[in-house]
Amino acid sequence: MSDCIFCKIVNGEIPSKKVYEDENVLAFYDISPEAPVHVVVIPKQHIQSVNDLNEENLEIVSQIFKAINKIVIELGIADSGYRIVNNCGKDGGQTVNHLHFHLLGGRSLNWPPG
Ligand code: D5M
Repeated sequence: MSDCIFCKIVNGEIPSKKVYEDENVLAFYDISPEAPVHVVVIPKQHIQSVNDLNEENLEIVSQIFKAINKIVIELGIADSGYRIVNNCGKDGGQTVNHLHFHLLGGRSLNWPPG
C-alpha cells in the first residue's frame, strides 16, 4: 500500500534499524521504545490487522512466530522472558494499519496493560 509506513519500511523508502529479515517477514526496532528491547515484527505483505487474516494468508503468523523465536535468542531475552503484543483496531490502540507484533523485553513488564 503506497501510503502505509510499514510498507515503506519494507520497500526501503523509510529507514529502519532491522533486526531480522527473511523472504516474508521483517523485524525492526520500534521508533518509540517502551522497553529496553522493543522490536516490531511484520509481514512484508500488507495485511491491515488481525481482522484481515484468512485461510489464504494465515501461514504468515506461523512465519512471524518462527522469526520471533530466532530474534529473542539473538537479542538475549529468550530465557529472561518477553511479551508479544498485537494491537487491533481503534480500541486496541492500533496506530499503524499494517499487521504487526510488538516484541518487548529487557525489563520486568507490568500486567495488566492499560
Ligand atoms: O504500533 C505502531 C508502532 O510503530 C508504534 O510503537 C511506533 C512504531 N513506529 C511507527 N513508525 C515507525 C517507524 N518509522 N520506525 C519504527 N517504528 C515505527 P501500534 O500497535 O499500531 O500502536
